[in-house]
Amino acid sequence: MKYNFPDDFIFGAATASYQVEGAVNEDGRSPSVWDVFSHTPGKVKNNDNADTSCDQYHKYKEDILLMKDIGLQAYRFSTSWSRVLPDGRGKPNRKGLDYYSNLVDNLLEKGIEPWVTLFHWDFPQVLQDEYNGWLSRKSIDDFAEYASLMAKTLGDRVTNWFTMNEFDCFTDKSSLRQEFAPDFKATGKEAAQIRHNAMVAHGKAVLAIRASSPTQARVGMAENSICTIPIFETPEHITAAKKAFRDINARFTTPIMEGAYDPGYLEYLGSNAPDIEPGDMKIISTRTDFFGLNMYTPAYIKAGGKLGWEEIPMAADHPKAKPAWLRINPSIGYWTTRFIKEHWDVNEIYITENGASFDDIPDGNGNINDTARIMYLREHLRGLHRAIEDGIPVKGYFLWSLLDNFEWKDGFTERFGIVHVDYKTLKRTPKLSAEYYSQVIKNRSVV
Ligand code: GBH
Repeated sequence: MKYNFPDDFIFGAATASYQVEGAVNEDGRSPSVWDVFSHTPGKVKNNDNADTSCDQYHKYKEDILLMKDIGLQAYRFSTSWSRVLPDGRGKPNRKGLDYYSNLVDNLLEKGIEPWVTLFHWDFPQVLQDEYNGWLSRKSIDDFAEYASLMAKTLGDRVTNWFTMNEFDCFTDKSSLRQEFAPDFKATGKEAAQIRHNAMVAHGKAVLAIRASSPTQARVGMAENSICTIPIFETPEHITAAKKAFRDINARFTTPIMEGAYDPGYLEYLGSNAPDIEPGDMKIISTRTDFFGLNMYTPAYIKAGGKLGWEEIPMAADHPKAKPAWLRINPSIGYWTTRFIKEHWDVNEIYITENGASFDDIPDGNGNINDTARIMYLREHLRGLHRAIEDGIPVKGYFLWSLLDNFEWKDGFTERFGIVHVDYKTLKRTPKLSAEYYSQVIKNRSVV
């Protein structure tokens, strides 16, 4: 059986500015919170930092040729706020804007559509120092100004935009769990305010992009909603997993999609609930053009309990990729997109990230036969195809990642690329999975 993807389905790949660009001190860029964090001893494995990383800032043309060879239809990359606005606001840095402008032009020249993410965690350190980042409502206007600048600069050539990438990773994971930048410890109340302000900033940016783009822009977010799946495929467990999807994602996805915090969530927050200004919830829930889902790990749900669902802890030997957190179940592509459609009736869903890190040990000839990644890709695409067959509007897939790159607090110890990067020589070598993906794109199907 051949599982054909619709003609308008987009096959792409994704990266993020701090993870791939390097050139952190060049052409007027100022530090982001991740520069400061990675340079703080003990924060990142092996004290790695992304000062050079893949050096895409200088090698973007080479990377675009690679994308072309693979046959990518679209490239999702993020722009660095402190590269284009070194003071965080105010005077734009022409050289920074030129970089993204050239990147976009070169992509279009090769027939690859640019999909731009505005914020993939690299908040300008200067604003972090000035007002504690997202904790202050000043961040909302500054982010909207940045969004508007980017839409004015690139909007003649870029149609599709993402505001934020994965709220949890620059809010709670930093402020409550001290695992990601910035190095800032929040109280429960402050953490709720940080989440709230970030969502208001998202909504304002949606409006700012639409208002500032010279052509009609399409905007969404790229959110790592937790992927619930029913433990058994019977109606009671499916209903439970569907409800769990909404409840578990109550911090971000639910208020953004519904314009209100869930009463159960507010009850849980109690006196830690955020201060909400009039109009905030309307801005937060500004209707987006599509739902962007970063999709990695499953959460198994069964019916029962007070809420109508309970999470089943995963078996210790449940299949996983290299990182301990990256448990695998390719049916997330089916269940999560189905629940998104059923809860919020969205018209378009894009998988904004999906991929895995494995050991990737080269054979005697230097080839990387990453069969596990090929299995991972194939089966997740099959999961998505199953959703499409069911009438769920999954419109595209951005593989994470084009290149091995700086994996945040794991530094260079995790490799998610379909293209291997030698960090000493910066040489790019496509892995077998790049050839596999290339075949999938050419045939527009998995079998
Ligand atoms: C995505 O996050 C990111 O958008 C991307 O930048 C990143 O490179 C990619 O995943 C691969 O990780 O170490 O136990 O604390 C995916 C969601 C959330 C997964 C944080 C890793 C850390 C787990 N990520 N999580 S742990």
